[in-house]
This record gives sequence, C-alpha cells and structure tokens, in this order.
Amino acid sequence: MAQKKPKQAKAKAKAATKKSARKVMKLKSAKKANGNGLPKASAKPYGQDGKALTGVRILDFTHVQSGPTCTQLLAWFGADVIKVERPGVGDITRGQLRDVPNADSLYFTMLNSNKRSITIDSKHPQGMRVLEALVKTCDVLVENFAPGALDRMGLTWERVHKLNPRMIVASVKGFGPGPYEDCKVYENVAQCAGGAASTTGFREGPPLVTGAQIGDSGTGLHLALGIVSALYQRNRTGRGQKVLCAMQDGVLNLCRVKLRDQQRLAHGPLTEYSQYSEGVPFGKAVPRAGNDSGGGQPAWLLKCKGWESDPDAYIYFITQAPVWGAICDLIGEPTWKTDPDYTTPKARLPRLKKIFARIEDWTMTKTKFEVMDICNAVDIPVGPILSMKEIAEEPSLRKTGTVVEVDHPTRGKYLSVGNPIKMSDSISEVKGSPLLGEHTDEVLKDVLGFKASEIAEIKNSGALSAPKKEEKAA
Ligand code: CAO
Repeated sequence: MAQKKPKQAKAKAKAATKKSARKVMKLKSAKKANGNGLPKASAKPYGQDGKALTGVRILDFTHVQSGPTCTQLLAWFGADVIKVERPGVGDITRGQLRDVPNADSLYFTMLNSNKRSITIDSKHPQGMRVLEALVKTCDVLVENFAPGALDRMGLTWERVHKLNPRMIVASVKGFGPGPYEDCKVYENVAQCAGGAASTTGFREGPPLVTGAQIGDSGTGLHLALGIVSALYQRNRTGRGQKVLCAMQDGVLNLCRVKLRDQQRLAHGPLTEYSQYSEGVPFGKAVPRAGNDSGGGQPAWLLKCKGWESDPDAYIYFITQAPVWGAICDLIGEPTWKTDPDYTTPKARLPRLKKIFARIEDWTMTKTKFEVMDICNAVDIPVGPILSMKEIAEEPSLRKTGTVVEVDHPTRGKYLSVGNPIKMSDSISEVKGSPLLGEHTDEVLKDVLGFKASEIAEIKNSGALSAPKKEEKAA
C-alpha cells in the first residue's frame, strides 16, 4: 500500500494538470470567441446556469458559529462544502441547546445547511491520509479552531501549500497577532474586546452585549468576503493565500462609527448624543448612548399603544431634518415649524428630550404598526420593534426566502434564516443540514476516488469511526 500512494498522487496530479490545461484552453477559445478574454454571456435563463460558486470545493473544518456561518453562505452560493467532523461527536453544537431529544439541535441545523458531512479522526494516520487527499482536491480550507490546533494536527500553512499551492486557508481567530493571539474566544468576548459592549447600553448602567451575533456571524461574513476575494485573485496569480479574520477586528469594523466619535470628542461634546441635551458632561471615552441614533439625525425609541403589557410595543422614531414640518403637523405642534427654538436642527439639539417626550405622547395613542403606516405615508423614517414571533410569522419574509421552512430527517420541519444576499443569477435554495458522517462514503468514493479496497482499509483502521466508548456516550 505504501508504494501505491505516490503512484496514486502522481496520477491525480497529472489529472489536475490536464484539468487546468483544459481550463486554459477554454479561456483561450473564449478569448477567440469573444475577443476580450471573457466567456460569452450565457444564453440560459437567469438562475439556470449554475450558481456563483459552482465548481468551488470547500474543506470545512469549522465548528460552533463563526466558521459555520461563513461556509453556509458559501454553500448557498453553490460551493460544495464538505464538513469534516470528529467521529462519534461531530460539531459540538449538534448536541447543544437541544429541543428535540436525539435530534441535531437548531443551533447546528440553522448554521450547517447545504453542506456534506464526513467523519475523520484527524489524529489518526489513515485519517490524515483522507485529509491530505481532501486538501489536494479542495479550493479552500476554512477553520476556526483555537489558535495552533490546525498546526498541531500537522496541517501547517507550509504543508497545505506544498500539497496544494492553489489552496486558500481561511481562519477565524479571536484576536489577531498581539498579546491575546493565543486566547480562545466566544461571541461575547469579541463584543467586549471589539468596542461594542462599552458603547452599548445606557449611560447609567453597565456595558451591554447585543443579541445580534456580530462577533461570530459578523466575522463569518467578513471571512466569506475574504475567501471570494482570494478566489478571484487566484484566477490571476494561480496561487492560494492565507485569509485571517480576527473576531475583535470584525466587531471593531462594525463599530467604526464609535471610533469616529472617540476622535470627535477631542474637539468638543457629541451634540447629537442625548447626554448633551441633558447637560451631562462627557468623559474621556465614547459613552454608552442608550437608544440615540448614532448618526446625524436625532432619534429615540418611543412607547406605542399597549406598551404597558406588550414588551415590544415600541417604535424607533427618527427626526430627519427634511421632514421636520411633517412631524410637527402630525404631533399637533405646527408652531414648532417656525419657532426659532425648534425650526433648525441645531436649535433642536439641546431640546431633544422635550421633543421626543412630545412625540411619544402622540405615538402612545397608536399601535406601532399604525405609527409605521402614518409616518411612512409622509416619509418620516420609523421602525417598529418586531419580536422574533412577529418576524417568524411575517408573510413577506417567507415570500422572499429570508425566513424559510426546512425539512430534516430526524427532527422534522423547522424555521431558518435563508440567504440574506439575493442574486438574480445565483438563486439560493436552503436544504437541510447533514447528519453526522452522512456523506462519508460518498466523499471517499466520488470526490476522492478511493477504490473499494482502500475505503475498506481506511474504515477498518478506525480513522472514520468513534472509539467504542465515545460511540456509547454520544
Ligand atoms: N479529529 C481529531 N481531533 C479533532 C478533530 C477531528 N476531526 N476536530 C477537532 N479536533 C481537536 C483539535 O485538534 C483540538 O485538539 P488539540 O487542542 O489537542 O490540538 C481539539 O479538537 C479542540 O479544538 P478547539 O480548541 O478549537 O475546541 P474548543 O472546544 O476547546 O474551543 C473555541 C472552542 C471556539 C473557543 C475555539 O475553537 C476558538 O477559540 N476558536 C477560534 C475563535 C472562534 O471561532 N470562536 C467562535 C466560536 S463560536 O462562538
């Protein structure tokens, strides 16, 4: 067997060279056909000529949330995502926050749709044999292990690059190079270290984390953009590269308006913060601003009819300057349109608290949906606070595929969030997540081209199955 390995590798390398030669020839003939080196426009109807990432194969070594968010997006765009999981256990989220006994949790199913699953013990020599074959055939390796884990497995950048110079190695880590680079990081650690928590919440209260998973899903999104950019660059250079997204960096990128305000502080108070209108002095760092807008148009969250019993009966109300007159008419204060204390945005700044209290007197007489209808008719930007129940039941979100019902063999139907990025020629259909190891045989045979005898040898070695004890515990 040991002798067969190099032969097989040679044959595969030859096939790969032939394949890329075919691609070059195709491009050349396209050049001839079109004159500009680009393929001719497809004659097929939109949405019926594959997907944006058709032909891209991802070795998905991700777990928990940040990495899986990224690879799920790539799968929705048509990439063949092969998720490698530890035999018998799999991604830890399969069993976390379980709602249906013995079925994969929603935590897992909502982050791993459209992928294939193969179980491999990466620390077993035969497991590494399969992994190396995958490295040779995939375009991108995506991982979000703790710092150093991939190297400890033996898959250093140098090794991966040697096995496949075209391979892009994309990683999520908690921190970039620096004092914290070796730390393990979860969502809220990133929110705290990336500047989100210190600027979220009310001035009088402690820092707050937000429900939006800006550390995990936010970084996964950043990584996906890095990957497609690296794939694009590879078209020109022919070589892969490392792509790194630190969760701290991703959160900070989403908090850049707060770094903007940090620098503005040196030049005086932040006049659009309600703290200014309340006469409270600013300190050295950007304060928490409650429900202030964060932009140039003052805004606040206001109670609506029913707020006493419904925790979500609120509307976010933006006093956009161009529609100030319409706001005054709606709330019954037409004189504010010409009163010098109210007529200009600057004059209004020290009076925002009083202004929003007056607008709230009006919003409290209407439901949030009534306020939405009335204000939108005269172009006043407002936003109802929607509960997750309301979002799950919203027909327009179902229609666009942003909220989708997905089927699963062991847990039945569940709701998920579909692809929020809509493309006219790359339509996303959300499919169920794979069962643990569901595609192991398929990948070994069809993707890696192992013969039946080789598959038997690898399987008998125990590299793809859980040790007996773990199987019982799982
Ligand atoms: N076969 C054999 N071993 C495997 C394996 C497989 N298929 N898959 C994983 N392992 C091993 C790893 O090699 C590692 O072993 P060593 O530590 O001995 O080298 C081990 O499993 C654990 O990996 P880990 O340290 O990444 O996992 P953890 O549960 O201890 O930590 C987390 C989880 C998320 C804190 C850490 O992975 C991390 O900091 N990741 C980077 C930041 C990140 O993505 N955070 C977001 C998480 S979502 O909130």
